[in-house]
Amino acid sequence: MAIEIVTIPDLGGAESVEVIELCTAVGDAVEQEESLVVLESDKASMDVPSPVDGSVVKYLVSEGDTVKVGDAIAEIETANAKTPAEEPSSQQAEPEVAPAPIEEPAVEEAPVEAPVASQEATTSEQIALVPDIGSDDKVELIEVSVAVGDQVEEGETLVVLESDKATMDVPSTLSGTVKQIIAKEGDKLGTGDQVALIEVTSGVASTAEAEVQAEPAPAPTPAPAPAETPVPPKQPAAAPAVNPAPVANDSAEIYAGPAVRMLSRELGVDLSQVSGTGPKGRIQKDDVNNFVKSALQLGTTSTGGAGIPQVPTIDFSQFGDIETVKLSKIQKVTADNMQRNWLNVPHVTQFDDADITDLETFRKSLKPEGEKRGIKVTPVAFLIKAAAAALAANPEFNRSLAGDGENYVQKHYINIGMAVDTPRGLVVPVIKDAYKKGIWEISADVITMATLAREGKLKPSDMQGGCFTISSLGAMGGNGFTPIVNSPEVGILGVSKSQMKPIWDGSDFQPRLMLPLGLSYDHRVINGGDAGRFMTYLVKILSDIRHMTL
Ligand code: CAO
Repeated sequence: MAIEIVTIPDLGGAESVEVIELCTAVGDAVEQEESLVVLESDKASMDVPSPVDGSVVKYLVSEGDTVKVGDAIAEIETANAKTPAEEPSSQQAEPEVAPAPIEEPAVEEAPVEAPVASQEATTSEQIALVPDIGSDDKVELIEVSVAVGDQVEEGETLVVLESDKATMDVPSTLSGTVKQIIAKEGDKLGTGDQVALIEVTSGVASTAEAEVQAEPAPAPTPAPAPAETPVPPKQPAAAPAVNPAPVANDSAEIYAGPAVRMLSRELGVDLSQVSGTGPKGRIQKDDVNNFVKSALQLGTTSTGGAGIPQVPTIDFSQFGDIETVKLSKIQKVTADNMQRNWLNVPHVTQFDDADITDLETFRKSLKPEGEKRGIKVTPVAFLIKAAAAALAANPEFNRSLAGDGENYVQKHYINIGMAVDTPRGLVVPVIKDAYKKGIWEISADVITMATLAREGKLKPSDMQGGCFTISSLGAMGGNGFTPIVNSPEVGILGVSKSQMKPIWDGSDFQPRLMLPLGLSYDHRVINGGDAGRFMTYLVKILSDIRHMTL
């Protein structure tokens, strides 16, 4: 074990700078080149990387401290003690990777058009150039902070450059209008490269001044350093973002160090959405992490998650009398389930009509016996029986996606859920082993389950284990609807009201009782061909119930 003392490296001319961020905590493991602190002068910010792999024993500076070259900032414990030959002569270790020095940005402008001599206000277009960035290397332009047409003041940031060690705001040394942005995000720029064309308006010029300005364009000369850069956010430092709702924090005002920018890129976070809690509102790593955490939490709630804009809350009392009524537990669960299923399941709904003329004749013929048994047989019992048979013949509909997303579960039992409309809300009791049951038994189950449901007496086990759901609005009416899949089931049948319709039999129109069906399915598990076969089979057995016995 050895202790390495990390010191402030060459600051490229800046005499003293402020420590604005401690990037890790005492005890944290750090890798070589990982940022330990972020420093900031009035012109640029830079990370000071760790020169070695190790763990932080102690920070020797705090945020807000002013430091200069050679000041000790942290003690790092390294795993391997250095040999005397490797040991630096002083305790102060030079960073193995020297960070880019903080340079005083000096934007140069190359006049491209001499102003016209005039007694009136004169304009000239000048090109803002990248100042000396203290290196021959090109660095990436990561933000364009102005738009064409913007009025910029001297000192206002035009673009932000980023090397792997530091970010640097390139300020305008001119006040004027941005006519053209020459460089774009992602460009690699070096000292002297062109950034933007700025139209500068000068006041009423004297004849002498105008004559001087009309001279051929002079060689670019370094402009005076801007008064104040980088521009701190106009937003005051705020509490950690708890909601990804946009905050007033435009790209021109993003105030974050390279380590934070790198983290945000890794996590896909738009920094303009993040409120900074650091000094001067600077965005810190924790702000980015908290933003991601809150976004994930919101993504699991019933409204507004997954980046979906929230429905605005309206005060309806402004339009007339209202009352606010508490949702029942069933209504809340239903709302959550419906939204979950609607958002998660790629739905497709297929429609068809089944000719149930013969089925209805048969069902009505059962009435006398039903009265003796005390069982009323409605079309729903036949639909449950037919759906169970269709599941047996088309096992794709008796699957669920496994939680790992790599497998599906094929069920070898057939339980059919039945949506029941109750005063407390919608519930879905399950008719177990429907495929093995006859119409009398299914009809008895339908009556029992519907009664228990309406009385609020269903047990949880009565509502579990469904493979496929039937939602019948046949007693109410309607031509068709698109039911929402009751996930993790992959199919649901919506049944509307049967109607007599003229059906062409090849030589004549016949009056037939037609039952409208809508089959919604999870297109991740069921493809259109599967659904077509399922629906065709279902229509066939409902049209001729003798097929149910085969
Ligand atoms: N077409 C025409 N008439 C139909 C029909 C259809 N598709 N389905 C049922 N009927 C008739 C029956 O023949 C019966 O009439 P008679 O009394 O004259 O014989 C009457 O409607 C019975 O209706 P019912 O609703 O009392 O009984 P059911 O067995 O048809 O349905 C149940 C039971 C529990 C499914 C139903 O009561 C129910 O709650 N449906 C609502 C389901 C629902 O809310 N779905 C939406 C979920 S998504 O929001």
